[in-house]
Amino acid sequence: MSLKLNDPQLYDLIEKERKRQVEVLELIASENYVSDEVLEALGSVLTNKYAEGYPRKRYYAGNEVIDQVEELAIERVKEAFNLPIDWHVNVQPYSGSPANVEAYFALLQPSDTVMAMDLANGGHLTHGSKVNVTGKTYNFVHYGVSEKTGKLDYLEILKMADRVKPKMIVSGFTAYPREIDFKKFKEIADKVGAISMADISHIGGLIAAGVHPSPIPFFDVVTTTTHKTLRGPRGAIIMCKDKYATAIDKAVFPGMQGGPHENAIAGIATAMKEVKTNSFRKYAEQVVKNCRALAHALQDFGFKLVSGGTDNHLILIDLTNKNIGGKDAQKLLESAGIVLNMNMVPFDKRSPFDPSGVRLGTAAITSRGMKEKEMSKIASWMAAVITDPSVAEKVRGEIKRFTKNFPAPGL
Ligand code: DSN
Repeated sequence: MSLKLNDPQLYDLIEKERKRQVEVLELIASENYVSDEVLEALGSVLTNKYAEGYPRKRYYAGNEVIDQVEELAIERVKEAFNLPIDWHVNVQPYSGSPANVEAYFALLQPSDTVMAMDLANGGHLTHGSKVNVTGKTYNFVHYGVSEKTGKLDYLEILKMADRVKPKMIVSGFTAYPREIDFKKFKEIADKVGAISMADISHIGGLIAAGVHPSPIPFFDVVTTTTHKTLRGPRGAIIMCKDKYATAIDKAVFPGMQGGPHENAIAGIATAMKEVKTNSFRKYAEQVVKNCRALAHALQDFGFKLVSGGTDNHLILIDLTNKNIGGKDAQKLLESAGIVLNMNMVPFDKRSPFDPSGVRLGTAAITSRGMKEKEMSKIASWMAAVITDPSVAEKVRGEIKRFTKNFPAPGL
């Protein structure tokens, strides 16, 4: 209660944000609601401690308890992802971007050739975008999706790999709604002698719950954020075969980072305990079921979906036939209490600042207990607002009442 008393200005802002999160339909595919336990760990005294180094090898005194926290997090990641005995875990990356940079720093030399998904086709900035340090440091060559199907074309990826002979192939995606065939990626990497890296940030929770195939144990290195479908705190982990452990650990600290955020690592530990439960497995199954139901309902309202549907937690809508750009759609829907993000679609003719599409996902709304029935309602609200912007305020009121029936974890 001391924030309310001693810094009411900040307290009020946090309360306003809490209210916003309660009253809207949170459809940003990378967001979720953490549990009370994760919030408690994040706000704990662990934030006070510096712990450069690794458990039992710290540079500062006073880390006896911190060591146990970090070891607990590592053990629980191993269990959550069912890691083989010869796999290693680093829980210190501050978030997904540093984790990816650290993996490259550990395993590549500047100017090495790397293959990864193009940003406009659903990759990430750290998959070698020209404006990102990764694109400036390494020679990224990008694959995309097939223009005809909107899906990955593994034959084309193989042909590209044969041509460019990459040192590493990254299979990682932020806006790809379809199942990833990690086995095929690995076959391609093996054919050309490349290191295989998977960035499973978006689908980490689905993989841990067994509702999406896993790149473990056959990939070399796997990165993931911990806050999307995994429903943990902002943070990331790197999992790798033992032979890369020393290089990965050195790249994280002292290569790229200083003191790890042990409160976030504690949040990861408790989130991983949740991930191992039956109820999390059911949650992940429902995320996918909801996403399919939402996709079908949107298609019934004439929305065009990239790749024609979804296999995971996200949907990419190409709004071209609705005569509205992604930027205006994002703004309009937000005014109605429907929160999602504008997004490039493959082969987009518009700019990243006002692309043709929007991306949405079901991870957060499923955490509130919504099911297939609610997905139809959401699609009908979206269609109503896009068709007639004048109904946005009325819809906002309806959504405010509707969300009262679905308490959000941690709020
Ligand atoms: N910003 C994340 C997302 O929304 O997918 C990726 O870093």
